[in-house]
Amino acid sequence: MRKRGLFIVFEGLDRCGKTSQCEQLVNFLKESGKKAIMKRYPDRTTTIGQTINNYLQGKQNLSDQAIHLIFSANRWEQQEEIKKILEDGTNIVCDRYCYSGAVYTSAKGYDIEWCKNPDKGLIKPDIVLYLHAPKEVISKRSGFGGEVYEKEEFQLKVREAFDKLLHQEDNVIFIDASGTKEEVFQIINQHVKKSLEDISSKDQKISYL
Ligand code: NYM
Repeated sequence: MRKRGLFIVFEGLDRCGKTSQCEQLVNFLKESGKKAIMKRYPDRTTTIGQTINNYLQGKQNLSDQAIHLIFSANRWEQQEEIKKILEDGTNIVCDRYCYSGAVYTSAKGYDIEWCKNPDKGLIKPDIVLYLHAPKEVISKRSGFGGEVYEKEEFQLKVREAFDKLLHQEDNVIFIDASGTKEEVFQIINQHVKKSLEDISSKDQKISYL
């Protein structure tokens, strides 16, 4: 049987360096002869994703509950595709997933269990790399953009929600993102290498949340 791909998710606050680490990891995996692609959520290219984009840019007003479900729908609409890619033996490096979904809404004051519910049944990542750094390091990195959640006060609430939620999960690695890009990448790489070895020796079934 063909070895399935690994589903690797990066999580963290806005401006924590996730996107460039995802890109570097995909390139590294490909250079090492492995099949790898990058995905990101929200995926703004779909019809559902365009609604999310309008909301984030302040062009469309939606209730907190409605946008929460729309973020989740954006993941659900691509589950079959993700399953096929993994079964084909391609590794997926994904910039944000359901953990962002739960914490950004719970940081607005909603019950975390309510926030997690719409994502139950999604494909479970094999490994979640949570990039965290002290507040000062994050604010120093070139300023937040103009999207709705990119305000320092809100980000602190998100950080608290991330820390709480991710400590309860069994697939999360906490990565100190305060080092240089290269230092952080080396740490990430060690964890990914180990997960790639683990998946070769364990059963190949995809797990679900
Ligand atoms: N976000 C992202 C959510 O609020 N819920 C979700 O389910 C996801 C995946 O969207 N501030 C938020 C986090 C970010 C924003 O993400 C856009 P990015 O990575 O900047 O495109």
